Amino acid sequence: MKGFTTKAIHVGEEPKRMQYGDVVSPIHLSTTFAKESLDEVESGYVYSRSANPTRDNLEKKLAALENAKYALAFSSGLAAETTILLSLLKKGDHVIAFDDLYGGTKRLFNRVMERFGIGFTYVDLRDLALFKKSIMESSRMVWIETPTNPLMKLADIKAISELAHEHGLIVVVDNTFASPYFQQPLTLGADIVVHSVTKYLGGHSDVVGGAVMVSDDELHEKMRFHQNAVGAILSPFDSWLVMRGVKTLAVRMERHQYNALRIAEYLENHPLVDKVYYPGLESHPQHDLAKRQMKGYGGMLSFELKGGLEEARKFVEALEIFALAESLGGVESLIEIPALMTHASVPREERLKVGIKDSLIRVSVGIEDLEDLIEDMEKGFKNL
Ligand code: P1T
Repeated sequence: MKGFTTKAIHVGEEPKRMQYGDVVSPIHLSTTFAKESLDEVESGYVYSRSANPTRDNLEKKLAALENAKYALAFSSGLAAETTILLSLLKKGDHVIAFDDLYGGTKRLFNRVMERFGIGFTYVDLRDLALFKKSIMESSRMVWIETPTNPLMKLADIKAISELAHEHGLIVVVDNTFASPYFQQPLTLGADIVVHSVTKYLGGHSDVVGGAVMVSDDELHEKMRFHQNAVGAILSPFDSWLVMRGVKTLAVRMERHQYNALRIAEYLENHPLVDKVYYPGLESHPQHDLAKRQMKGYGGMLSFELKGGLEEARKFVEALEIFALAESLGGVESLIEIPALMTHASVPREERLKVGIKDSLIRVSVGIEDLEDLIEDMEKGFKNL
């Protein structure tokens, strides 16, 4: 087995297999594939929703990065999540989910899946005893984000997987924030990994996509069937863009983390900042767990200014390099206020219960020059 970056660059790109020896695999746009005779209509590629050579190449690459046997690529992270839920659960089943999740994931659970009779309980999964207490007769799955969006809480993937498996639960980890470069949940015992490919895997804010990685044959079979039967697939062009993005994942993640750690330290020492959430800081209450289960801490952080929403607004609106925008994981730095943007679909009462204050600011630290990013933040502080 080769190293992470060698796999990221070479898997799915096989010049010897190409007609002209291309070192970059081409984009197969064809929606359908002609056969020599009726004897062959069921063999090889048939129709691009079911399977497409470019998407296949991407799926091979993505599987390799998570040390998974299989990967499936979808048209968005939420489409990938939908496939996991619809293909593996049925009416009456119950899911235990981390109480801090991307707002759109909670919206999918509460406003779509609940209509089909799937129940959700939100639990602070930092606490194993609480997790154990929340397991019911009908529980089938535990849904983890770690680090969480936006509060950077961590769940112990190994400990939760062991307990979950004793009760026959499927363990799903949304690994979007860490990326497979810094964390590989399947090797820690999880059953399924899901990604918003839109973020670090794509890496350049130009593709909306999702992926599921899995090694179990039966789980894979069920989700592969749904990928075709429901049809929320990633297009060949988007698949190719993600293949291109993934090749530089390792170097991007190193730089995201270099900048993020220094910005987290800068913010932590700033007199106008109340609290910084970044797992790489010694002050993070789960820093030891981060060191144990992650190879690095990533490029996402959030913080609270002294004051309230008005101060947060003044801060983010004064910045010039950090774009005021949702999403994350691209080379460019982004900043946002979860209560007004990414988590606006979560009721305020629920947000406050998990710790998302109105004044919380979330930062996706890009790979620009650190000095420029800090100088930009100075502008925010000067505007207060
Ligand atoms: O946007 P989409 O590709 O459908 O992915 C959804 C999703 C899933 N999981 C996590 C952890 C996410 O952060 C997201 C999308 N998040 C944002 C758009 C955001 O700004 O947080």
